[in-house]
This record gives sequence, structure tokens and C-alpha cells, in this order.
Amino acid sequence: FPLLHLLLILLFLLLTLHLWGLQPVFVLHGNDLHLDIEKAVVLDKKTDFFWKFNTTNYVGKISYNKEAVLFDSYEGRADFFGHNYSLVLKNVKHDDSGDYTAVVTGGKEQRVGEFKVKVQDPVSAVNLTLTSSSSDSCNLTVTCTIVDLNISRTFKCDAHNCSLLGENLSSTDMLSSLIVYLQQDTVFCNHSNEVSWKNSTMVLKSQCDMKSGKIRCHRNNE
Ligand SMILES: *[C@@H]1O[C@H](CO)[C@@H](O)[C@H](O)[C@H]1NC(C)=O
Ligand SMILES: *[C@@H]1O[C@H](CO)[C@@H](O)[C@H](O)[C@H]1NC(C)=O
Ligand SMILES: *[C@@H]1O[C@H](CO)[C@@H](O)[C@H](O)[C@H]1NC(C)=O
Ligand SMILES: *[C@@H]1O[C@H](CO)[C@@H](O)[C@H](O)[C@H]1NC(C)=O
Ligand SMILES: *[C@@H]1O[C@H](CO)[C@@H](O)[C@H](O)[C@H]1NC(C)=O
Ligand SMILES: *[C@@H]1O[C@H](CO)[C@@H](O)[C@H](O)[C@H]1NC(C)=O
Ligand SMILES: *[C@@H]1O[C@H](CO)[C@@H](O)[C@H](O)[C@H]1NC(C)=O
Ligand SMILES: *[C@@H]1O[C@H](CO)[C@@H](O)[C@H](O)[C@H]1NC(C)=O
Ligand SMILES: CC(=O)N[C@H]1CO[C@H](CO)[C@@H](O)[C@@H]1O
Repeated sequence: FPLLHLLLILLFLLLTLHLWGLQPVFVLHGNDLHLDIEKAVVLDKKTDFFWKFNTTNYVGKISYNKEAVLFDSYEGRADFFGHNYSLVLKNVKHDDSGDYTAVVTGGKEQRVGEFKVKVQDPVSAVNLTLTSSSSDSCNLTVTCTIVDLNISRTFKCDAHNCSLLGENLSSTDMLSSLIVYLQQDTVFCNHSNEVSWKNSTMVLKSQCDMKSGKIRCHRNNE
């Protein structure tokens, strides 16, 4: 059934296009969420403006008289401005993650802003530790650890400098990403998500003697 396939592909494209239409917004848990409309809106007697949350919840409305009204569950925890339709949701919680749409209703509904909001916690701390230094070659291995994940990198040192063996390694899961990289003589491990980051650093001062292969590594781990 090639026609059916074609229809399915079309449906898929429409769905993904619709998802792309939602602008992603990331906000740190406990911070304020600012949402502004993307198109000019002029209300008349027959039209009202609403901020909607997900498909069935309404945050507030503005009517022709420009008065902004918040509905019960948002009263006291949001600011809503009748003159420019902006919404500020204060002290956001994880429950506030979801789709926010600004709509003008009259004879039909018109969307004037669409956001996919994700509330995130700050990332957890990282530890960077020296996990091995081979005495027979000038290689150092460091491991960067977060609660449930670790990545290791090996550095090759000569009498003056150390360099990363291979690419900067990074690891990303649904929630955050972890990257280890070398900048001058400092190894950085950076744990980040869209709203926060934490790092741990270690200074590698190679005093690798090419004859004996001895390495001295100064750690400066905060
Ligand atoms: C809307 O008005 C409020 C209050 O005057 C202001 O804080 C906010 O920045 C305005 N939003 C835009 C998009 O101008
Ligand atoms: C809102 O929708 C998102 C998915 O888009 C869902 O993950 C979330 O649980 C919903 N929140 C509420 C309070 O219904
Ligand atoms: C040190 O690094 C070199 C690559 O430059 C590699 O061939 C060697 O196996 C490494 N040695 C150790 C002990 O990891
Ligand atoms: C980091 O190191 C400190 C002190 O050694 C330890 O208390 C903490 O649990 C470590 N954190 C992680 C994510 O490994
Ligand atoms: C890194 O994680 C592995 C399991 O994935 C574990 O066996 C190993 O002990 C961890 N290393 C450190 C230094 O935490
Ligand atoms: C060590 O690094 C410095 C600066 O990056 C560079 O000027 C120097 O040539 C390097 N030395 C060696 C032996 O590679
Ligand atoms: C690793 O990342 C650092 C800092 O972002 C950059 O300066 C360096 O060029 C990168 N090295 C490689 C091999 O990607
Ligand atoms: C850590 O990563 C975040 C997100 O990519 C970036 O904004 C920040 O500058 C990085 N910090 C360091 C020290 O690499
Ligand atoms: C804990 C730690 O090492 N923090 C460092 C993160 O990186 C910045 C430089 O980008 C250092 O100033 C911090 O000390």
C-alpha cells in the first residue's frame, strides 16, 4: 500500500513540524518563567486572549478591556500583564513543565505563541581524580565522576606538556552531559544541563623524565 505509506510519512512530517513549532524553554527549578507572545495581538469585543497549559488547563485570560485575570491555580504565583500579554510564572516547580500556548479566541482559535517548557534542577557536583599513572610510560589517566556515571581520559605527557590521547570525551544522557577536556595544563571536567553547570579541575604539571619515565602530577582539586 504505497499510498498508505505516503500518508503515514506526511502525517509524521506534520507531527514533527508541529513539534518544531514549539520553542523550547529551559528554566531552573525555583526561578521565574517569562513568556512573551510572538505575534502582535489586537483584541476586539468578540475576541479574548488566553495562556493555556498543556491541552486542558488555562492559566489566565485577557479580554477587550485589557484586564488580565489569572485562574485559581495560578493566582498569587504569576504576574500577567494586560498591556503586552506577557506571563511571568514565579518559583517554578517540576509540575510546571509542559506546553504553554498563547491563543486568541473568537470565531476560531489562533495561536500567537507556543513554548515547550522544561524545569530542570541544577546539576550535581563532579569529582575529578587521578586514577592511574603508569610509571613505565608518561601516561596519566583521570576519571571524572558524577553520582551515577564516570568517564576516564588518558593524557600523554612529555617533559613539558601533557596532551589528551584522542578526542575530548563527552557523555550525554537525557538529563545532563559530562565532558572532559584539557586547556593548557588544566584538565576540566564539566557537568552541565541547559540551566546550570559545575566543574572540577586538575592541573597537570608534567615533569616526566623521558629517561626514567617518572611523572609528577600536581593535583589542584577543588
Ligand atoms: C510586559 O510588561 C511587563 C510589566 O510592565 C514587563 O515587565 C515585561 O518586560 C513586558 N514584556 C515585554 C515582552 O515587553
Ligand atoms: C503537561 O504535558 C507534558 C507533556 O507535554 C507532561 O509531561 C506533563 O506531565 C503535563 N503536566 C501536567 C500537569 O499535566
Ligand atoms: C601510553 O600511551 C601510548 C600512546 O601514546 C600507548 O601506546 C600506551 O599503551 C600507553 N601506555 C599505558 C601504560 O597506558
Ligand atoms: C566527591 O568527593 C567527595 C569527597 O571525596 C565525596 O564526599 C563525594 O561523594 C564525591 N562525589 C561524587 C559525585 O563522587
Ligand atoms: C566507573 O563506573 C564503573 C561502572 O560503570 C565502575 O565499575 C567503576 O568503579 C567507576 N569508577 C570510578 C572511579 O568511580
Ligand atoms: C609545550 O607547550 C607549549 C605551549 O603550548 C609549546 O610552546 C611548547 O613547544 C611545548 N613543548 C613541547 C616539548 O612540546
Ligand atoms: C577539547 O576542548 C577544548 C576546550 O573546549 C579545546 O580547546 C580543544 O581544542 C579540544 N580538543 C579536541 C581534540 O577536540
Ligand atoms: C561548562 O559547560 C557549559 C555548558 O556547555 C558552559 O556554558 C560553560 O562555560 C562550561 N564551563 C567550563 C568551565 O567549561
Ligand atoms: C570547582 C572548580 O574547579 N571550579 C572551576 C570551574 O572553572 C572555572 C574556570 O572556568 C574556575 O574558575 C573554577 O574554579
